[in-house]
Amino acid sequence: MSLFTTEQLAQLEQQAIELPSWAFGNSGTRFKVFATPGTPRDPFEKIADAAKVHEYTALAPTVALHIPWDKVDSYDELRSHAEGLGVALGTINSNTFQDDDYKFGALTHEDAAVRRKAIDHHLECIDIMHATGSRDLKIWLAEGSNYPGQADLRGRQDRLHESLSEIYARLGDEQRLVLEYKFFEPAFYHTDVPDWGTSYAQVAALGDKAMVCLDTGHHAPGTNIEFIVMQLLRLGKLGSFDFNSRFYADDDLIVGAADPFQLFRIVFEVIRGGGLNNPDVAFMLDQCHNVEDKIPGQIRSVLNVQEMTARALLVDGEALRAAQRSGDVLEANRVFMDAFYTDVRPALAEWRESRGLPADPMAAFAASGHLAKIAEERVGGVQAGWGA
Ligand code: LRH
Ligand code: MN
Ligand code: MN
Repeated sequence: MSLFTTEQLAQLEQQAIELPSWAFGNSGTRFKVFATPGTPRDPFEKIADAAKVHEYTALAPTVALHIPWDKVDSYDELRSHAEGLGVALGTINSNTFQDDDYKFGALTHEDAAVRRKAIDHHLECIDIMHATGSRDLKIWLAEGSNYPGQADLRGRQDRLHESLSEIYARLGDEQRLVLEYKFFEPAFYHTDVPDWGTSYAQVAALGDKAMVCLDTGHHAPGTNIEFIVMQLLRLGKLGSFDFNSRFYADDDLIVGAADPFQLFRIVFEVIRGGGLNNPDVAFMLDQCHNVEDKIPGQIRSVLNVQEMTARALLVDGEALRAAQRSGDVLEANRVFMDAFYTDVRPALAEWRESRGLPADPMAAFAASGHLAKIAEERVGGVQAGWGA
């Protein structure tokens, strides 16, 4: 236990990571979706699965919904279901990417009738947020063009501002809008919100309740993501993270799997910028589990974030600043790397046990037989997937 100070343990104890409901549905590539036995058949079962992750880790008290994937008749009922299982409903994600009308855009579309439909969808999401008790409306737009000359880039940016302004005006006092950027896909030539600068420019024009969402998988290879984290925190505009990891494009793999060091560097800047356990910065996962089991996939993910947070908290800030100030490059790097290379797993296991949690949540969940139980119970019906 001596590895961490009381203050560091208090930080770790407060950590909260929001799970995406869609991580529990079947997902895949455009080549094949492999179905997993026991996959949830509706939003109620997705929330039950998310609650299991929280039960084993105490790290995931909220679940994000995606509308219309998680559309239900009664959001009051969904909310009490979640609360009964010890979790709360979190961010509401809008979806304007699976409707024929949006082929050439939604909030940016040339046709006012299509824009109206897309804006109304967001207003409906805000109504849902009132019922679910959610604070954040997360907007990711699949809008853009494939060929130079296809679209009026400037006009689309202006229409985006107009549409977002109408959505923003409907937010309640305690609600926020977070605008997610992504550099390409599904559009391959231009994307209307491709980078943090565009997202920042759009949300800054709206007001204080609009922030940027940074999805770690949405950058060109080689991008220094922690620098963006630093800058957005510095500007007071980092509203949320979508954590995942990638080798090639928007792979949506388990956070910390592809590049644990990058996750460490990101969390270090979060801590440095006052973003850790700061209610203004939501830590969310945005992942898919195409070939691995979903509940343990999510348990592994939140543990990865916890482990890298623990390591980043171990950076000796005073020694680092002293080395930076004196221009001691190698010493500064040593201090930084010492923390990264510290194996925090035994200390975290011991600490978990001291709080009545399983020392090894992955092993405890596997031993519980829960996956076999849900595989048996959840036969029949249509399994929910990414998009259902
Ligand atoms: C887009 C994205 C966005 C969507 C989610 C399913 O690539 O990251 O956050 O809502 O995937
Ligand atoms: Mn995302
Ligand atoms: Mn994505």
